[in-house]
Amino acid sequence: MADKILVTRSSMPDFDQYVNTIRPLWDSCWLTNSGKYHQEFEARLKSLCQVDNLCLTVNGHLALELVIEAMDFPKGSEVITTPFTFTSTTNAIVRNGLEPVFCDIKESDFTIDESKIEELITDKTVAILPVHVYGNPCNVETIEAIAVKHGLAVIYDAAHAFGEVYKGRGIAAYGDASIFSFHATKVFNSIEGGAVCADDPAICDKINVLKNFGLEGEDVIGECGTNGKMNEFCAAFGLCNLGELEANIARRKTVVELYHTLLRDVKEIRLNTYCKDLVPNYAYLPAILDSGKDRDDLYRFLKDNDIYARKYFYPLTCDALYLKEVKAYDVDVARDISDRVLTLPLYADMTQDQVKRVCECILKYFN
Ligand code: T4K
Repeated sequence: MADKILVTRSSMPDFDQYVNTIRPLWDSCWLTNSGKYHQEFEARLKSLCQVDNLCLTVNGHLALELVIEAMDFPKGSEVITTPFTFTSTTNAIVRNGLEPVFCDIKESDFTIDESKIEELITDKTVAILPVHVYGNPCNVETIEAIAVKHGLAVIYDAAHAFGEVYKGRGIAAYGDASIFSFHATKVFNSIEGGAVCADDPAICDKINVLKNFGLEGEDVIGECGTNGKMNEFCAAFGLCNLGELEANIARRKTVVELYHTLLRDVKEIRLNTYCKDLVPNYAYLPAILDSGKDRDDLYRFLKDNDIYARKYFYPLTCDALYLKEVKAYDVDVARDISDRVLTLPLYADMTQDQVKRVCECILKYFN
């Protein structure tokens, strides 16, 4: 039996480098609460992302929850967002006491359809929360123009877009704030981890208070905060992995290019492609099946051959059971793509033989 091929596989730093990095922690016994590695990691990320304000969090989800909280929108306000995303995006809105208003996506790149945003704006709208899904950048210029015209905040869920440069600027330069995820399954990981980049330094200051129980110094409990701090083992893992980032992205690119070559004659699927102004990170490789093809059947066929593709992103987040009461939105394109998408295995260490095995299986299925 051949080995299982999973949808992804964590990029690991050099073992000895990591062990040497964490060894001093046995002397200092300083394990968390803004330690030495936390500070170093934050500084390195700030310069890599070309931003002035960045704060680390325990994971990408908390980064999103906290940046929304820090913006202090009135409870019950509406946030225009996409349903074609991981459930974290919508959960973060709802857990802040806000109402998600779902906008459809574009068939071309699966990001929010900016031409449909304005018709969803009401007196209660306070923000637009799009996702650079799979690392495909949203139409940041049009979204900014809409936000300025209507006085709305823009928060990007850039969980998939770490390391990308769009139109010559780091991806986090767009919008009022962006969040990244450094989860084990991402292009770059610190085991678990996340970060907020914000234009306004006060937002990062507030998140730093919120992520530490709301404490403002030893004697003042200022906010009703949570515990969203990254520990030193994760920060050290991230620091070691940062050294591998460029090489890992280059290896992912090779994998993606091989997929495109081997599957070019399969007319029944369309692989994701990147827009020309982007330096991509090759985070995911979604394949969209032709209408009329049964995505779940291909999913099962691959699984029977020990290939674990995933239905990122199905179901749509607007179909979450906890949103039963939310009104029905026109998200026909998102629904159609969600029913036809299969995200293929992709990771930096993926061998040519593994890519060939996945492609041969897909070719066999369609022949
Ligand atoms: N916004 C967006 C748009 C997101 O996609 C996400 C997370 C977030 C926000 C929130 O960020 P975080 O709070 O997670 O930092 C995974 C990830 O858990 C999640 O981070 C990610 N998006 C989502 C798209 O995918 P699952 O439930 O599919 O993961 P799981 O455990 O099935 O793992 C998938 C594959 O990854 C495994 O088959 C093997 C590999 N893997 C997994 C783990 C846990 C590894 O190689 N190493 C590992 O440690 O959610």
